[in-house]
Amino acid sequence: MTAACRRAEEVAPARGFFINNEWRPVAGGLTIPVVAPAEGVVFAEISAGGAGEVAQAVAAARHAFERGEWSRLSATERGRLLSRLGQLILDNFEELAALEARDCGKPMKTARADIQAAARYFEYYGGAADKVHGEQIPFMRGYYVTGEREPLGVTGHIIPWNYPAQMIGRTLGPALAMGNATVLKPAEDACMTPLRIAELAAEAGFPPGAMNVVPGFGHEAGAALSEHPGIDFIAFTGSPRVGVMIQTAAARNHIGCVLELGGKSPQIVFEDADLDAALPVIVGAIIQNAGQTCSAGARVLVQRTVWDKLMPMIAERFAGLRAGLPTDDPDLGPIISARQKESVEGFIRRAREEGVPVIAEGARQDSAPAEGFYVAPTVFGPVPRDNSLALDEVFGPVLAAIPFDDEEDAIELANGTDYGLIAGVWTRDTARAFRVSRRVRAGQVYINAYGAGGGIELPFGGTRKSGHGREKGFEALYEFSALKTLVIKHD
Ligand code: TXE
Repeated sequence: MTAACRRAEEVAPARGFFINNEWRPVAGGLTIPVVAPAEGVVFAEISAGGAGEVAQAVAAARHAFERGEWSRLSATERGRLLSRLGQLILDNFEELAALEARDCGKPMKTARADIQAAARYFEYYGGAADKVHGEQIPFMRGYYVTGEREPLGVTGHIIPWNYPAQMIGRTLGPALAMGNATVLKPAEDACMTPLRIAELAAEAGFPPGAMNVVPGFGHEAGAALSEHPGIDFIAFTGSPRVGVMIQTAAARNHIGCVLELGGKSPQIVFEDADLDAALPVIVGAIIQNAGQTCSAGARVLVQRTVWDKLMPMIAERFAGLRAGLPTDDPDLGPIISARQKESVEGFIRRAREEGVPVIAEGARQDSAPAEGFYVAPTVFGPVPRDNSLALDEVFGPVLAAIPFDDEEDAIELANGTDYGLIAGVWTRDTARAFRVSRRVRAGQVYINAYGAGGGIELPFGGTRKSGHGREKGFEALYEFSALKTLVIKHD
């Protein structure tokens, strides 16, 4: 699909792999074209890494870890370097935001928010690095016992294309804070900002080998990293299909993994909800990043008694949405690639063929070039509960609206998919809000709000097909470290 894309006048050449704080040249000249999804043009190339480059990166990380330049640096010093990287990201703010916007097709305001978040991750984990305390454990007389957290070693990280800048902060921030040396395989569809941020890490003073980045295809560089016997842990964000492969590879290497695999998250609207407050949040949670968000509010579950009131409100909002080029700051941009656009449109086409009613179809595309990968945001409803739209992740701006009768029915419906990432509950009844939030299967539940993944401080992760383990917040520091029990006999 990239073959069909026109080349921009200037195409930034591939720079290779970022290993040991330097660019290593492109082995055999293998490159991947980088397409700007809003324009449908190739604007850069990246190197396509394979097993050889991954092996070099793992060796560099291992060396850095064993030598202790990073792992045995004082936690305060590590924290200082992470904070310095956060500051350097802010110092290069507009450049990074423009790069993220072009690479992902995001509206500039979204790209700016993402770069802010990337900086904030490094700042947060920089500040947290020296605040992970051990504990003293009461034991038999004559013994002094402590539990302390130590790094795992070399950690592998595979991230997707939907939030590359945020994702590097989210996954590498806590791993580095705990003293691990890291190898990152960003997504072939969008990895320009992670490569630039690795360069900034070197500028901040990170020792060689602490942060290595190997771009490449998933089935090559990604598979090589996840299967490499030299890694001690792997963190993956992406599809459930690949998540299974990662977990299998981790099992073969007898190491742990954290998986974040997306969702089909519900927003549950009860009849006593403040509909005016809920409306922009419901719409925002599915059009954010053109629906390409793991925690997108992809299902709106509406109590039957307010269905006729809320649905026209949502339809009106959708009709007024604007899609377009990042620089026009539209409500939403394109889908990341021709392949993903086809996948999203496939969901829309099948639902129409199956006779699922369309409530609204939106987005004027005034400034959207025909070559861009734009999809009309669509609301379907009432969606039958066994329809694919009610059960499967679309990963596009497609909202499935489903009516429910009462509280019990709402909970059953909310828990009726294989996923369990986040949920929103809209009601003025505090007791009901608590009852429902306790029974909804999700890693995060919002009451009269919806965070689409929430802030950096909030532990985040799912269950079953949404993955397992927790990222973000302090919790991630535990994920990327191991507890060592130290037993001292003193008399
Ligand atoms: O994901 P992949 P894709 C979901 C979403 C989307 C679907 C497909 O539903 O429509 O997945 O997207 C690397 N070994 N999410 O195909 O393939 C790949 O290079 C090791 C949800 O883009 O899982 C990239 O770096 N790695 C999600 C990363 O995995 C492999 C975000 C994700 O790509 C690999 C993205 C392999 N064999 C998609 N194959 C979320 N949770 O936010 C691929 N990769």
